[in-house]
Amino acid sequence: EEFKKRFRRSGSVGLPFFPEEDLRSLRGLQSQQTIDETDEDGVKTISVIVRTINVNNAFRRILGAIPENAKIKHVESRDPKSKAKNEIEVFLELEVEEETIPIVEKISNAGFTAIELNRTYTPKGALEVSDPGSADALSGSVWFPKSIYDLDICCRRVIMYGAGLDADHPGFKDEEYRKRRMMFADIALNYKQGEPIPRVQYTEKETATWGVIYRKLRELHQKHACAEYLENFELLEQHCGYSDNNVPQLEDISNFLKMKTGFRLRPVAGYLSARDFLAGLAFRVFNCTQYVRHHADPFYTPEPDTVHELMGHMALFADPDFAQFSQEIGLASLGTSDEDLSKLATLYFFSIEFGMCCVGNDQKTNKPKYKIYGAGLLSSAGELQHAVGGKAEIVRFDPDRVVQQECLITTFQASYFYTKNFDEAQQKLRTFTNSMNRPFVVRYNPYTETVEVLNNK
Ligand code: HBI
Ligand code: NLE
Ligand code: FE
Repeated sequence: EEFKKRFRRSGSVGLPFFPEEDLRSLRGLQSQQTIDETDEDGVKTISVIVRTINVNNAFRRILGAIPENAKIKHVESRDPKSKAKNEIEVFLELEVEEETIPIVEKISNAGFTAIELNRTYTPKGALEVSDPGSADALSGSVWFPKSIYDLDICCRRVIMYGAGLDADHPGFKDEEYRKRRMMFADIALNYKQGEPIPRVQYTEKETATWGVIYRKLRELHQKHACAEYLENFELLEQHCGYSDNNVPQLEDISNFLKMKTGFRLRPVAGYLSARDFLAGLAFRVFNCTQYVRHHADPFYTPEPDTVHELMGHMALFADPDFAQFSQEIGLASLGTSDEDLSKLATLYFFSIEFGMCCVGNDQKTNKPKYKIYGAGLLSSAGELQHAVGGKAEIVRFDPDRVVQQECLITTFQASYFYTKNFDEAQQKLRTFTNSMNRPFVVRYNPYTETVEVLNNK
């Protein structure tokens, strides 16, 4: 609750190892949009539930009780909780301009039960912004982004992940590195959907770190990465400036992916909650870190960094089926219960981040042979070698089993999970997302880049 309140007022975020004063000095935090109900010009959207006994044109009488200067944006009759009572229930979204009209009172005064659910405020000329702290009007679930522009809200909520990490982080004591990270945080927190992603002039040190990792990983990939990954990686080398002496620019990759699969990137300041991270995928947006890991530990970092994103994730986003599949996961996550979300995130983690395929047995030793598609392994030479080194536990990807597994974010995983191939992993996750139940349906509209919510409560 406290976090929500602070976020609303100042856009305060937690970042690993940044002191509070540094955070506040970021321009982005001061210019954070707040939902200020006292502004004069703008539109308020109010959602209300109205109930009454179902006699004599009750529906029509409810509509008649709505003040004239309120515009009806959405109206829906619903099954009441108790059928025995012979009630009807109407769900309304009303838009009110300028002055505050006591809508709920007016409807109540006309003799109905009226309950306000949610209220959003759109300043004049601004894109609609919903309050991320409140319940969602249409779905009755937690708030989630409806428009690609809503990602400007949820994708700034960077979280710290795991007490103790801060002091352990190899960059913790490196003043220069911390300063650099502030610069990257500044870009990400000021970024608005639709803008080009600022290009970064990487330092010699950063480029050298990238190079060391690039050469090592490319060697390991030839032997251990799955075919889909290797094919698409070549495209990144051809079109996006991938090489061992250049850190590719997010803007170039984003433009390439946009053409290839409709995916695009937005810069993010650090680790996002699973909910916020998966929500981006619903809009074919991948939240992508832009900073390079600290040079002290090139082959493993607990935090996602640009090496993880670019060497681990990007290649598969160039594959149309994978892009489609990722968006489905994103859509399934929107407004879902905490319990289902946590399962979905775990399945995502042990497939997209750490998944492997079993491609048959070795002719000589008759041991199973694995190929990797998980981004967290493809970006970490240390963990990749551990995973294929023969000592790691590798078990079959069975969703009921996988959801029991703990996701470790600061150490190597205790177990890895394999499917027959990449397709089978997608199928298994689909079976899971189809089994999730939400009291509403979401549909993506690619023309308006919005999610439509169909309530079937
Ligand atoms: N946040 N910035 C960022 N990058 C990720 O790859 C990422 C994340 N948050 C969660 C996450 N990945 C997943 O592993 C799942 O928890 C969904
Ligand atoms: N451990 C990974 C790496 O070193 O590249 C990053 C994981 C991010 C979830
Ligand atoms: Fe990742």
